[in-house]
Amino acid sequence: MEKTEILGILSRCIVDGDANRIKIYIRDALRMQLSAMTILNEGLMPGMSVIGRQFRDNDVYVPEVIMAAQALAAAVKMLKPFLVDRCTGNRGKVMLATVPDDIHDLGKNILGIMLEGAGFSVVDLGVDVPASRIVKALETERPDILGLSCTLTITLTHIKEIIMVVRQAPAGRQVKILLGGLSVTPRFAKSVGADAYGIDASVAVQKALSMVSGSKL
Ligand code: B12
Repeated sequence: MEKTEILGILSRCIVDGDANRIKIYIRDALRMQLSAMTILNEGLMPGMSVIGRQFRDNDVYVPEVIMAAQALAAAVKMLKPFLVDRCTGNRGKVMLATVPDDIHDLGKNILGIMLEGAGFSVVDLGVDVPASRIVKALETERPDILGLSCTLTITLTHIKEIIMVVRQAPAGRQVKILLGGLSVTPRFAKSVGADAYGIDASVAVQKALSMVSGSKL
């Protein structure tokens, strides 16, 4: 089978929400020596874009999107050991959270896996996380970086509030803030005083590495 063919099939499995079939083809793709990043970026993500467009146009509804999300999660679980680079050791601690009123977490979860692969320890607070819980967790966990994920446009306002509350808390003054998710733009990240923005998980890992090494972002 050709590389483009298997990537197309993987994309189709996402659109069909077929978590069983996708496992078979992920295994095949890995056997064909395709890298986990190629599988993710050129097979799985295009499938999510298709389902996203269909969802926007009301051609599919929430149940189909949930099935696509489950297929993506199953595929990412299998790719996890291959999404790590060779480095080990502790680069620092990252705390991740999806903002209040937002339950999208697939992107955040992929980022968490890739950060662990790059040598960070990751504390994931989950989805729909209020500022108060973030501040409490900052006190106990003392991470180097706080990564906030925001997918919905209407929940962007929460980021502003969270950053304000975090910066007022003693445990939050020094933490570096990294923003990402579909609705966040570089301009927005700058306007709310975030330290960095990551358009995707690979870029975000590079930004996180720069943050802990103190180099220019
Ligand atoms: C899957 C999905 C769902 C699933 C979520 C399942 C889950 N566990 O996450 C379900 C069905 C639950 C869902 C629900 C809803 N959804 Co939805 N959903 C999607 C869909 C199809 C894909 C999102 C996704 O997971 N993409 C794949 C991941 C891997 O990509 P990603 O999230 O962008 O993450 C990457 C980067 O953004 C970045 N990143 C992500 N997080 C972070 C964090 C940091 C710190 C950094 C640095 C980087 C980073 O790295 C990731 C990997 O590279 C999108 C369509 C689309 N085009 O994206 C709509 C979409 C996001 N949903 C949308 C909407 C409107 C909804 C609902 C309101 C629908 C409804 N009427 O109920 C609800 C909202 C529920 C809620 N309160 O949150 C809209 C949002 C519109 C907007 N701009 O606000 C979209 C765009 C669909 C559309 N075209 O209309 N959804």
